[in-house]
Amino acid sequence: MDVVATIPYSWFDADNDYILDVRLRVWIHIWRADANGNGRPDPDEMMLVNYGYNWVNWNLATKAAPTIKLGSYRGIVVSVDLVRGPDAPSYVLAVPVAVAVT
Ligand SMILES: [Ca+2]
Ligand SMILES: [Ca+2]
Repeated sequence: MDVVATIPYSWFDADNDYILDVRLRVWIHIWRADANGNGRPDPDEMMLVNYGYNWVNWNLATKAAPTIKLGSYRGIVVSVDLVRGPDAPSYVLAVPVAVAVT
């Protein structure tokens, strides 16, 4: 399984000064069990499998054989977060993110 998340370069470095404004990271977790029974994967119920955190406008994380190695675990959780760079404005940006899982 490959997870690729991308933001437009125009958001990564909006003013083209080679100092990044915002970047994104990709995380793949395995949800072990719903220990508290709330139907959601809480942080203490997951284990990190892989991540991508390069300082570019896209990131990739991979996981081998996602369907045959889950066993009794609940599932795979893919998440993306945005990180403000040194040239980011002080307000929260509404950055368009494209995520492809293949
Ligand atoms: Ca910039
Ligand atoms: Ca839970």
